Amino acid sequence: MNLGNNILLDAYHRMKSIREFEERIHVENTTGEIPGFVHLYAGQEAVATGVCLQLRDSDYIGSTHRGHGHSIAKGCDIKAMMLEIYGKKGGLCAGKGGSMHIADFEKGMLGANAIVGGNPPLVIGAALTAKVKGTDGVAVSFSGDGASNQGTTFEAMNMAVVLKLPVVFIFENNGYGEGTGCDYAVGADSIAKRAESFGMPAVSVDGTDFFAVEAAAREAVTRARTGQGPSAIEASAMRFYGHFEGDPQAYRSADELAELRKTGDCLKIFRARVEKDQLVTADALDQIDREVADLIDEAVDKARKADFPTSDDLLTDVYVSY
Ligand SMILES: Cc1ncc(C[n+]2csc(CCOP(=O)(O)OP(=O)(O)O)c2C)c(N)n1
Ligand SMILES: [Mg+2]
Repeated sequence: MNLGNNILLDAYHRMKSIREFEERIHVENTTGEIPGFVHLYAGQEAVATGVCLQLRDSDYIGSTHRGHGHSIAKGCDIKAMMLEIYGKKGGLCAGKGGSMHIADFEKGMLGANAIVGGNPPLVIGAALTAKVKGTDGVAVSFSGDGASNQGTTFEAMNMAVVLKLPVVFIFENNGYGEGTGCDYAVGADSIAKRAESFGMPAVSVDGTDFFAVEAAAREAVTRARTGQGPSAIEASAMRFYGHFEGDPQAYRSADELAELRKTGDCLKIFRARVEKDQLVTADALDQIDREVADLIDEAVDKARKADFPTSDDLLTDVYVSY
C-alpha cells in the first residue's frame, strides 16, 4: 500500500524525534542532572512509530520502563517529557514521575511502567472499557521479550481472547532482558507462536523495517477496531544502548554494536527505501532533521533552566479527584 507523502513524513518525524531525544539524553545523562534510571529506546523507533501511526488520541497504549519512544510516537509533548525526565515543574507528570513514569491521559498514554509485565493487565482494562462503552477504541500493550515470559502477560492474553477485547499485544524482541539473551530466557521458538497458542492471530516482523511494522500493525488495529478481537505482533529490533544508562554491556561485543549502527538502523533503512522509491524527497527529510534538532535543543535548554517542584507540591497529585 502506498502510504502517501504526509504519512511518510509524519513517520520520519516521529522516528527522528525519538532518536534525537534518546541520543541527547545519552549525552546529557553524563552531567548528573538527570535523576534516576534511564533506559533508552534508540534502535527500536520503527516499532513504536509503525504502531502508533494507527492510533488516535482516544486509543490507549501501555508502555514499559523503556517508554520514551512509545510516548513520543503517541504524541506526548516533547518539551514536557524532557522537563519530566529532569524532574522539573511543568513536566508531563509535574516532575514527580521521571523517565520511568511518563503518562499523559490526554494522548492516551497510560504510562511507562517499571514493573516488567505490568502493563498488559492495565491495557486489557482499557480495552474492556472501550468494549463495554461501545466505542471503537483500541488499546495497545508494548512489552519486551523479557516481559513476554511474565504470568501477568499470559493471563492478559488469555483474558483478551476469552472476552474478545480490542487489544493488540506488541512484543519488542530486542534480544535481551537486561543482560540475559532471549534465546536462553524465552523457552518457545518464537514469541509470536506462543501468543498464537492463546488463540489469537500473531505475526513476527522485522522491527527495523518501518513498512513491515506499519502493515502488520494496520491489520491488527483494524481487527481490534472492527470487533474481531486481539492480535499479537513480535517485532525484532535491537537497542543501540545498554539496558540502562551506565550498563557496561559485558554481555555483547563492540562488533555487535558497530554492526547494528551500520545495518540495523531503522532510520537509515527508512531513508534508503523512500529515497530509492522516490516516495519523499531527501530535502524534506533533511528539513525534518533540522527541525527536530532545534526542538531537542530547546527542550533540553528549557528543562535545565526550569525549577524543581517545591515541598508545597509534595501532597498534590497524590489522590485522584472525581
Ligand atoms: C516484575 C519485575 N521483575 C524484574 C524487574 C527488573 N527488570 C527491569 S527491566 C528488566 C528486563 C526487561 O526485559 P525486556 O522485557 O526484554 O525489556 P527491554 O529492557 O529489553 O526493553 C528486568 C528484569 C522489574 N522491573 N520488574
Ligand atoms: Mg528485551
